[in-house]
Amino acid sequence: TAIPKRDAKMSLAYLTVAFLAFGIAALAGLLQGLVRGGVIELPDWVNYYQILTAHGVLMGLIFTTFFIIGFLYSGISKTTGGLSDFSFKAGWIGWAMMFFGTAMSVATIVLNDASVMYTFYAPMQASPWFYVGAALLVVGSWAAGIGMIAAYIRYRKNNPGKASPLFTFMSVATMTLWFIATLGVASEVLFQLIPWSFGWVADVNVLLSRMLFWYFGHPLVYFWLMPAYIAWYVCIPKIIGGKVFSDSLARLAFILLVLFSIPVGFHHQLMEPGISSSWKFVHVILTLAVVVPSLLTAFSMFAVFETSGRRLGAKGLFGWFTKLPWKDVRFFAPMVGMLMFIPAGIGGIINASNQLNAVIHNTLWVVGHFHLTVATSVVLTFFGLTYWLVPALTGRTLTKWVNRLGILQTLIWSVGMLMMSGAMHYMGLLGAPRRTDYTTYMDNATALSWVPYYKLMAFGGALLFIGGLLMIGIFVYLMWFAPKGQVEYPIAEAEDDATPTPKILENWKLWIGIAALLILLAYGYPIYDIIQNPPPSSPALRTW
Ligand code: HAS
Repeated sequence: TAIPKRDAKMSLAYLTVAFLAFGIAALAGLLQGLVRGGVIELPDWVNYYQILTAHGVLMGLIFTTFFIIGFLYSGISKTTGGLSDFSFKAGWIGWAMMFFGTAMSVATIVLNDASVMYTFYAPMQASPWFYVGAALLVVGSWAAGIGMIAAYIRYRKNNPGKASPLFTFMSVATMTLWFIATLGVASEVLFQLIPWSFGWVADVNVLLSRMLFWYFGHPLVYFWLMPAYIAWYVCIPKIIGGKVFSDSLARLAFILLVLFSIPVGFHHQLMEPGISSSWKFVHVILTLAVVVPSLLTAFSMFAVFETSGRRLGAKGLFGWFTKLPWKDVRFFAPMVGMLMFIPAGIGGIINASNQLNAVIHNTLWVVGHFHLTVATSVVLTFFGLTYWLVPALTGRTLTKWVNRLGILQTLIWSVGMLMMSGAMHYMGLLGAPRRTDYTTYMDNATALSWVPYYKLMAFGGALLFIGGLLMIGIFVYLMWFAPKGQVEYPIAEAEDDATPTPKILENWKLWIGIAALLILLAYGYPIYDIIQNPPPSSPALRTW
């Protein structure tokens, strides 16, 4: 069944804003790489932290959220037979609120009234309208999430006893995680930062605000990752001519992500005072638990590749490798993303270890880590999706030469990222801090020894910019200019002999209950304690 035109249009509206944000963010990224590499200097009317904030907010928060919601809505429409009026309206209301929120926050950044970076840590203070914009963005995403959950409930009502479509189930899991996670940042923004920046209250509990931020900040990274996993579990098997390896395993992995990705925020605060080491230890254990669903995913992907390869006649231990459609960008781009996720994930496990965290925390290593995870594994998957998703929604085709251009785009992006992220990881080990403007610390010898790696980083950044421009060009072409035609929306089916999926996997009351318990266990006392014993007051560092 094709996606109804009105649903397709809505998803395209989300994707368009996503790529607009991506374009501006890519430019900010280029500038910041060149400045940090000592290649250029910024004119007086822009400052380094302003472009750093623009880059982080637009890439990390706007591009991702708009892309994800647009993609999930399209797949829900596809697998549940079209959106109801309610879900459709909720989707548009969400889009409008998110769009206005984004415009508001971006305006404050452009005016240099919010150079607080994407984590907006207090006591750095932005213009209140920056936070109001952020709140609108979050509330808008809730409206969109309600529309998706309504579509799921409607499907289950109309199909009693039947398991929900895997794509829709996974989207609901992703949005459930989002709802629970954003409660943290929404509380921080609504109850702390907005009253404080408007001057209604004099002080802010900095420790509490950071805790609430990371309560949200870690699941945020899984909110980015899970849609990429949806593509890996549900779309890629179809593209390579295979089937879903195990519906139950896929659902289990997503439930584990919902359970374990929230009570882990302290692994971003391992080096911070004000949280006892025993509570940090609890969060580290749970962090190692949240690695498990990713290991399940790795296993499942290998299994899909091998079984599909064998179905196509592959022999021997690794014969399946040659049967994969390497020349098809719909497969190639996400596959490179997957491959890069192996070192990226290893880096994450290193970060999570208390002693090793002491070595890498607040260094460029962390920036290298998140460019390998979100900006490579996730983003290459999103690019890979774009090649079929946009034509499938616009009723156009992916021409052969765009496919070839896409492979080139993937290669440019990957090489650029290997250079940039590689240099960042290495410089982090040498001690180069993150989040500083270009400096040689008065020609300190150690700092001077980093300079060649800064240059490599800047060169990689320039390649990424070229790759980014190419991607935007491809998006515009697929949106408005590619020849009319039919492109399939790839949704893989279960294996013929698959055992039925256990019903317990759709028992949301149970899973949300366990998630709430784990959150209470990991955060209940520390939050109570910090409210009871607030840190000494910190004067605001006004950036506006
Ligand atoms: Fe992270 C910091 C720990 C995953 C993003 N992380 C960050 C920040 C971001 C981020 C943005 O514990 C910086 C925040 C800031 O501004 O301060 N991270 C982890 C751990 C994981 C992890 C344990 N991170 C991610 C993902 C992200 C992301 C995913 C974005 C999407 N991270 C940390 C920690 C910090 C941190 C600390 C704080 C550092 C500090 O001190 O500031 C794990 O989830 C990773 C598990 C992943 C795996 C890999 C599985 C591999 C798969 C691919 C298989 C390949 C196949 C292909 C099948 C175990 C699934 C084969 C094909 C063939 C053809 C051969």
